[in-house]
Amino acid sequence: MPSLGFDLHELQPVLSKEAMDLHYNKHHQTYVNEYNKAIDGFLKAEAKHDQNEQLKFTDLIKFNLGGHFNHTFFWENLAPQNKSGGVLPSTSDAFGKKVVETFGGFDKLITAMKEKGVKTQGSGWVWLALKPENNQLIVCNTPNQDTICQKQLVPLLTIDVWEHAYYVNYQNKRAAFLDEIWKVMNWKKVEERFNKGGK
Ligand code: MN3
Repeated sequence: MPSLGFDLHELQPVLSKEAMDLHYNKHHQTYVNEYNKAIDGFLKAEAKHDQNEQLKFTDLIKFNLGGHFNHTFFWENLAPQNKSGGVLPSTSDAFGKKVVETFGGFDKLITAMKEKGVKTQGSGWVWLALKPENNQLIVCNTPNQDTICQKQLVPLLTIDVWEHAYYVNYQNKRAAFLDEIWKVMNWKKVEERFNKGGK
């Protein structure tokens, strides 16, 4: 498990300590545990040269490793409000300029991500990503625990829109969660990812 850059209570009132405890210590930990079990099963089958048996684990590996990757990436782009969470980057720097050029401003980017998140059917993730071939920013989503890397895109920012990400604090109101999450957005990290070419 990755360590968080903040304590579980520090994202309050956007996300309560109880919500973060369940999400990090139960949900995220389960992806890690299930990945470890699946990779162990896969390697044992490989050692026996049993490809039929190996194939039973590939979906589990993809799902649970995706869950681990996505959550790790998500925690990194969150920060408490008293530790610069929610502070928008300057529009005179490269990332800010790109956001203005692409979306018309941070407010429009936030609206686009909220809409994409609300429209995501079932469980999934909404992303701000970089398209490496033309250096363009795009907003998109992925279902379940698919990662954006599978679309050949470089992730910059993600938001978990699985029900478990918001139900404790927002019940069925995903749109309300997608209004509030920006108050704890670690834009410094997002900008840093952009400046590194998304790596
Ligand atoms: Mn989650």
